[in-house]
Amino acid sequence: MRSTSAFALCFTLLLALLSPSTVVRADPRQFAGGSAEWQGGIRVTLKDVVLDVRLVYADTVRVRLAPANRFERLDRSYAVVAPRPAGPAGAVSERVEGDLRIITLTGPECSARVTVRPDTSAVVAILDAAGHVVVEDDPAAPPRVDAATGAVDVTKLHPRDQFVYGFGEKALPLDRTSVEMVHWNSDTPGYKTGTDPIYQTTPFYIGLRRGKAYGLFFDNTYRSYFNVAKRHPERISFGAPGGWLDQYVFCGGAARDPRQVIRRYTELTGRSELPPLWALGYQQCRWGYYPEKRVREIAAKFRETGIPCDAIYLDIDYMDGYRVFTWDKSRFPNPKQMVGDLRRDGFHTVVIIDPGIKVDEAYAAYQSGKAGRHFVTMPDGSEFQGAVWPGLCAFPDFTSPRARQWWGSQFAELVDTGVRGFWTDMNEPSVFLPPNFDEPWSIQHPAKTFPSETRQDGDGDPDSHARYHNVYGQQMTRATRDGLLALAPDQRPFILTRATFAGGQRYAASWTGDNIATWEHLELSIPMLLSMGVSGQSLAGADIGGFIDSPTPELYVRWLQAACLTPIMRSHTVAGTPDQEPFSYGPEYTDINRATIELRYELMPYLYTQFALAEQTGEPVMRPLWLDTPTDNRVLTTQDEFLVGPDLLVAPVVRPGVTTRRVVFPIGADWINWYTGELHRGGTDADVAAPIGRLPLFARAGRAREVDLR
Ligand code: MIG
Repeated sequence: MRSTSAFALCFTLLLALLSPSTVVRADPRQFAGGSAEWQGGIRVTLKDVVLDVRLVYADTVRVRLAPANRFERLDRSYAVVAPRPAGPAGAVSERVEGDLRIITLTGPECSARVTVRPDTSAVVAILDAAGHVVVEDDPAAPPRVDAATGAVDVTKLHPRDQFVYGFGEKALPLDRTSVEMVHWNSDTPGYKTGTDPIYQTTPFYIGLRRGKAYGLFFDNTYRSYFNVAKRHPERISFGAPGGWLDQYVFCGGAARDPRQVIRRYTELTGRSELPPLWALGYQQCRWGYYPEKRVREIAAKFRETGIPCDAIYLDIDYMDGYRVFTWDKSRFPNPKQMVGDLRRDGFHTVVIIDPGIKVDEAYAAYQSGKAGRHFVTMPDGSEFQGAVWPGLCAFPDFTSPRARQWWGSQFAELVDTGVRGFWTDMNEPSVFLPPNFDEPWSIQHPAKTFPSETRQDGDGDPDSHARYHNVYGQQMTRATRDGLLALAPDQRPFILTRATFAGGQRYAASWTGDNIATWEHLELSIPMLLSMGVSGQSLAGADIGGFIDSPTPELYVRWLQAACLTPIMRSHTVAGTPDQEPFSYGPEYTDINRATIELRYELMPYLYTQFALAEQTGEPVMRPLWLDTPTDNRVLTTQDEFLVGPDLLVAPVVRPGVTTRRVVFPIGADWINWYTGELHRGGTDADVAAPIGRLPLFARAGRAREVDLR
């Protein structure tokens, strides 16, 4: 506990000058079972933990609960951008009400009210500029942390008419109420609606009630849980087995606007950069494009059929025995020649990169990784090894700055070969179960990743994998991006990752992993991508046509249409399936698919502009209807339509055998049918023609919205 210092005194004087009407005290206040002090924020000592409440922005409050000597550790966030925002100083006042001490921190656009109770527990309420409660702790269940283990549990009140969105990539409906979820990045091939967790972790949600929003970010990398009104219809509980409590509440400015919530969340955790133009084009992938002749055939077929395409992917088969940073020279004798030829023909080559480094003393990456001690270790300091595609592998510790540097330098040859796009897979991290594994199989078996006790550097805060598991993929993309920028500083790299963590949008785009070629999965892809968008992970796509199994021609056509205006437009399928390119389904479907892809290219100037704006604001390009019209009750759970930027409304067909569909037109604008010119009034619904060749699309009538770049 800090006593009154010259600094605090100066600060107090300054604050007193700035807000002359506020009572400001600098001396620690003693009370039964604790004490409180404030320096532009509130710090209350309660037995063995300290509650710290301060402003991050005018409309954003950070609340921490941890032992005093742990606050520094909490500041080492993998989600929050460096340097941390300083935040405005709030004005603090205190009053006593019976046996309660009520301390209030008032900021420009929100305030926080801490109520300390005689049992030395404390609850926090966040209030908006008008003094209305934004979100508050359950008075019956004050936040708890275990000072020793860092385990934390929090319960918020949840009004029954509140909708909850966000949490990034989850295979769940758009409205995340009535679910319990955990965050533990998992390789979950063939996941279904309700499978949880899957590949990514974003412990951030947006609450929306009667048109007013707030956001809450739980900055914790452990295996956290969120119970959203499932156990109790009027509570949201969350917590983790470690990491203490570090929590941000975003009030959305004075207007409580959900867009402002996202702007602030992405100001704190970073924004997706404008991708290279080519990465916004159509991308063609499959597991099995080899040898070189086959790749050239695919490229030629695109040009022959006149279907636009900017990228061709190589899956794991391009490597020599799955050794990353190598080529199988029997399949690809001259990669530089091939990549260069493809480039001249308008294609970028994107290659897959897995984290596992084959244990092979004759393999350069293993030799240098081992010599530099860049791999994850067992508690006794020996190298952790696990089996993935190449056989037994060692795994880079991406939470070590030295290892990241080393990893980044491994890309030199690929960059020299002309490769500018990288597809980072298996980075949950994923490990194969041993061949004679006799426990019942489950999609998220704990043995499918590193043992929890393996050790990682944590950027100088060494700890177990249990703490750093969820940032493994995120830090892999960081290392990859930094390496690429060092090797080719004048080019924006394109990285597509399967696993990531909150803040990972700064480093890479992502895709939704191993989906299935079914109509249900097509339908599910929309709420998934929308949720990622409102959670900052906006540069995302789902495998078009489905990864596992094969789509019917109709399903492929509809999927291509539905994905036509999603951020990343990429077809992909697993090894051994029939051809799954836009020209694989006969001349009639080829014509339809060409028109679909041409539509994206026709709209590219608009799309590119929207991604450039998104880089400034963090607002997603692919957006749920409620984001712009949160007071339109008809659209709060709409998850089969979306907006692209503010001015295009997309209503894809996600059901088989259908040639019309119902479209809900949000309030606030009229909408013009892209094909017929018919005008639909905002606030109405209509059955709209959707013949097999057509993606229902509508443009906002009238002047383009002025863009406010705060
Ligand atoms: O164990 O590289 O999600 O897109 O084609 C499977 C092969 C490994 C999983 C990825 C998928 C990719 C596949 N990979």
